[in-house]
Amino acid sequence: MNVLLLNGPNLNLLGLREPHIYGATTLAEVETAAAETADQLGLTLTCRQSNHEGLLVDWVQEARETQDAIILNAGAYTHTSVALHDALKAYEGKVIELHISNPHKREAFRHVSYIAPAADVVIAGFGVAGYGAALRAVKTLLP
Ligand code: CA2
Repeated sequence: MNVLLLNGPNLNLLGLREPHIYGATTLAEVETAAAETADQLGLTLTCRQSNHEGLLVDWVQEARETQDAIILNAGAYTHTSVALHDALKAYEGKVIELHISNPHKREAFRHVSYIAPAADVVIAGFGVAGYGAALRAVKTLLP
């Protein structure tokens, strides 16, 4: 089973800024830990990060041919991107929406998600442990 882990804008700064919100673990460390968990679960993981909405849309489209599930932390695009919403709606595999923080405990503009209506599972507020939880969710959901 192939799984695509997509991280959106500013998540390349993980561990480098705002550790009180997002923790002290870097994106590279998150991806390494996720790859180890995926190995243990028998999943093949591909990790990508971009600050560019269109590139994230391209990767979701490409995943239609190659990936059984997408784990997506769309960052701030969660709250703005009809384009990502549409791309995910056209994707037939499983979709896990992931947030390190719990957007519902934060500013009102974070309370709306354009990703959630296209997601099978939503994980939020579990810190970077949410990445491992998302992989376990994929393992549970896939036949
Ligand atoms: O909690 C999450 O994972 C978010 O998706 C993170 C986004 C935010 O816009 C969403 O509302 C919730 C922001 C990602 C910014 O990442 C940073 C990491 C370290 C330092 C600064 C930004």
